[in-house]
Amino acid sequence: MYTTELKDKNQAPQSAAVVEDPARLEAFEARVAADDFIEPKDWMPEAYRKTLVRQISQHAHSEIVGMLPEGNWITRAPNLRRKAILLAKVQDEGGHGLYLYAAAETLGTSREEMIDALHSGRAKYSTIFNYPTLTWADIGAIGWLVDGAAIMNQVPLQRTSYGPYARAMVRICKEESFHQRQGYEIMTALAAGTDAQKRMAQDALNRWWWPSIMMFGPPDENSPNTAQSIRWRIKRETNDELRQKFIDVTVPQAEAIGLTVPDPDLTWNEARGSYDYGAIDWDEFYAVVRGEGPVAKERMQARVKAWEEGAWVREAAAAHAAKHQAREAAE
Ligand code: BYC
Repeated sequence: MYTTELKDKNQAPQSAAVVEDPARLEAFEARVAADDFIEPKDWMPEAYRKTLVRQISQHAHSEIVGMLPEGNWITRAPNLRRKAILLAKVQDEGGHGLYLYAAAETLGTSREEMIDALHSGRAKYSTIFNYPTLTWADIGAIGWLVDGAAIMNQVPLQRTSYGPYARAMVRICKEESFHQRQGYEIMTALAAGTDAQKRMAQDALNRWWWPSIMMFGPPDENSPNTAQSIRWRIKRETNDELRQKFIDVTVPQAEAIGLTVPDPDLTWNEARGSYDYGAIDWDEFYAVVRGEGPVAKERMQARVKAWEEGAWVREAAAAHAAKHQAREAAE
């Protein structure tokens, strides 16, 4: 039920579909339909659990890998204020990853299993983080567009049906809205600056626009998971609905600071009360999902290196915790 045509060839084959007890399934579906939160110890169908582990772990990986493109600019931020803000933002993303790994762990999968799936290329993370950050304006564009797209996607997830995921999202959304504003503020300053700064801001918008609107995932007719996830209230809105909302709020923001969205087909549709937009290059999207993004290899090498070099920290933390436990037990 939850296989997709995008399944990686390295991925383990899906186990045979589990036959669920119809009475339990019915009771579960009634709870979801009544907008009850499902909690870790509650009974849930195996397919629901798997879908959640897939989505939450991919989400966690995206937060952690997402630290890399911005982390590259911490040492090159143009002044102390910008550096302090960027440091705090990148640290927030690490925190988001941790809340999400913890939420996924409540479904019976270990942090080690999830990290191993990421490092061995079996797990996905957001396509957006496979593009390079070439100039300081890219840091503005990421905050404005990437965090902006993330908020659009994540606000409905605060009401997702699985309690620990929903609660993690409440906190994450608060921080993401600060991230979006700091990115837009960088773009506003650059767009009002010298000609060279304005060109830099426009160039960043040109490169990040299309990848940002791809973040919402494939169009609804090619989204194998959406229908079931909407039924289980894991997803509250479809990929295309969220993409449209993002475009509708972001285009006026670009106009307000004198930048041009790089889509010649963008037109306001009075009847729909929304923007019509040009064709998205889905071949590019699927290539990036397959791991062929411009800096995909560098991203995973950096992640694995950070994990290996951080082994001593994890070991020291575990030894410290064990010592504390032993002392408490003795007392
Ligand atoms: N990239 O049936 P669909 C952040 C995959 S980070 C890669 O529509 P679904 C931030 C999809 O996984 C925020 N893969 O799937 C951090 C599926 O493959 P599998 C990241 C993608 O799950 C640092 C297949 O395509 N946000 O904010 O119903 C700095 C078919 O898709 C992508 C989240 O992770 C993609 N863009 O819907 C700054 C939000 N899109 O798994 C910022 C949580 C699709 O079947 N996730 N695929 O092999 C979601 O809301 C949903 O999982 C998605 C996809 C909307 C992304």
